[in-house]
Amino acid sequence: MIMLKEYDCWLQKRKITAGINVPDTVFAHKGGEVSDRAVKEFVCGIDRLLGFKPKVSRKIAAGKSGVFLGLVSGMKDAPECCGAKNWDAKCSLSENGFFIKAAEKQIFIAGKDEPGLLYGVFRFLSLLALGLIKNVFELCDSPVSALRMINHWDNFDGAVERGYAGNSLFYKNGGFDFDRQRIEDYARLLASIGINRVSINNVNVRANAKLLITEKYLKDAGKLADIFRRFGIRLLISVNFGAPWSLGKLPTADPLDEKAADWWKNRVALIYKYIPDLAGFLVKADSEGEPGPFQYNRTHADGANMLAKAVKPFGGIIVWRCFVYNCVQDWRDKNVDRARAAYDHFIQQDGAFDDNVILQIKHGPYDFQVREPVSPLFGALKKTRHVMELQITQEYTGHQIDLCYLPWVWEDIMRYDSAHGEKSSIMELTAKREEGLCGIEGFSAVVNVGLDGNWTGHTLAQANLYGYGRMAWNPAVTAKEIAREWSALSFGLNETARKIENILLKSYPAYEKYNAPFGVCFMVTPNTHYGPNIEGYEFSRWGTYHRASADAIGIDRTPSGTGYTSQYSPKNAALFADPSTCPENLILFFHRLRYDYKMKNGQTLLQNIYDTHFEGYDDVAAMLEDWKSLENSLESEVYNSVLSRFERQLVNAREWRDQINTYFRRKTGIGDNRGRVIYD
Ligand code: GCV
Repeated sequence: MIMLKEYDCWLQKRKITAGINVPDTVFAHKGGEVSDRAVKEFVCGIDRLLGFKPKVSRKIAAGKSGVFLGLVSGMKDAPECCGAKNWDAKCSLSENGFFIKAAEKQIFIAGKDEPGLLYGVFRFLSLLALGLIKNVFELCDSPVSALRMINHWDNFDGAVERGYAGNSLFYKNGGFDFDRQRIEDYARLLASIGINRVSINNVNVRANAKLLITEKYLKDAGKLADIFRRFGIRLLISVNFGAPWSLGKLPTADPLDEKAADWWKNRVALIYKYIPDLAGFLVKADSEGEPGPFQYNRTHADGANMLAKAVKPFGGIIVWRCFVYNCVQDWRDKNVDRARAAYDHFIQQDGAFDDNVILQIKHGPYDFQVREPVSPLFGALKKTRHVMELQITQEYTGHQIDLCYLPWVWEDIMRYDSAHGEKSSIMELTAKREEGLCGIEGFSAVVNVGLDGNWTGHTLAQANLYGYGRMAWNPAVTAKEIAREWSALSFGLNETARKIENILLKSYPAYEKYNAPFGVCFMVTPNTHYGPNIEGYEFSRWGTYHRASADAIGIDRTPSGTGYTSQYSPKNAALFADPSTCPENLILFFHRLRYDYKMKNGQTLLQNIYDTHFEGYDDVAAMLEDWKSLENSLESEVYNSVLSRFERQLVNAREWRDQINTYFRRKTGIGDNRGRVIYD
């Protein structure tokens, strides 16, 4: 029987047989608080995996057997024998990088900096648990992306916008209210997967949350920062662009108004008194009702740069979101295409932003749909720093009721080639930062955690958080590798973990099949975003239409339609504009097609819609059976909680299957050519 302490996620206490002799003494100079945490984690980690606590010696005893933990620059005291001293040069480690070296009686873990040491320790422990460290072992690793951010959409009342795992870890009843131990455990989990930035409040900064940047609340924010800091994590605060007006009672928040700019400078100075290492601000401006520079006929560069100047003396950054679109659209108007918005607004401003502004761009042009093309801004922006925004919380992907293993689709995103010159896939653009070119500096993701005992509601949704950290560190890591690692770290090196890995890998394709077909998007229930409502967004203001008629469906986004395809590099514009070369999983995103359009498998579009929806449901039924086969291998609490979610998922998949199939049959009058049941 496999015991899983869900709270511990992938850092389980589970005895393993080590493939290496771990000496019983750790040698480490007294360091800063992050280094000291690394030493502590090493000792606890060995205890949870091997059942003994190595003793810590602050005096490095050369020539001895032992575990040597420190900074690369400090390894000069370590024994000569393993050549550890030359490793910095050999690995060319970058910020937060580390090396691990194991030789017979010695283990070295050295960080380029203190967080690097902590990451090295966590990686060593994972590799040990995975049975991948043998007696002679070497690994140099540096994060490909510099910024590995988590965004919380937590509100002061304790609710989490688009949260499916309980209330906020940080707030309750209109202000801060947190359990220090819980926050420490959270920070530890995040550090163990390489996260180095956390924004602590919702980007919709409303009601009392506007007061977060006042003395009343900054004290508590500072306490939160103190906990995260020990794990190498710096905080960001989401701010309301209208604050000079709404909080400061100035007549305007115009970014070019000196008084408004001064108001921010003073406010920033106050904030940094409480959080001296604040990473900066996250800003949602001119978006879904949030105030922004457009209100004053100013550009987004004007707005972002004004804030950037205020935080610059403190080493701060402004993370400025590109989720800017017209959310009061008239569905009758076919000239406005929401998908165009981010590119249209921001490409003209490329190069106009200060050097401490970082644009945060959602991975697709819409809004975290199950399948969207990658935003045309990636690869096209040449002179502006930027990161990609992903969503770990399952807003459109099943609310952590349905299993939907997201690294599956992130892998596609990372491998997408923007075709803007050489080395232009997302993962290559991320690596370009290293070469001093303007690439993607990292990732940001809306997190899926809350106060639930297992953090993520669905226990298997922990894999999405783990996977985000691993991919943000290195976008080249595959979904399969992550699924294997996470399953084994959580459930042990055994057959059950392999089965769980396979269930994870089936889950995204299944979800995609029973959801909106072929990239058409937004057939989901308005507001809640769970379950089908095929025309729910069809006549609304949000700009998300599929325009299904009796003959055809989808939006023509080619040059003969909205022209969205032309936002891509010439190569990709041509690829997407031609239905015969457009990837079929996105064909309805880019094209309006007749239902009798022949797909590559020789079947019509309509028949493909039916087939995928029948298959999607069957796949969920199969996953449920796979899960049931684990009943005797898993302790009942975990088994039953996941079982009940699979049962609910099956109900949801059935609803999607039948509503979609019935809708299209009613529209077309054509049934399934295999005679399966489609309700009238
Ligand atoms: C925080 C979508 C979500 C909103 C979210 C918004 C955003 O529209 O439904 O809940 O608001 O994205 O990313 O800002």
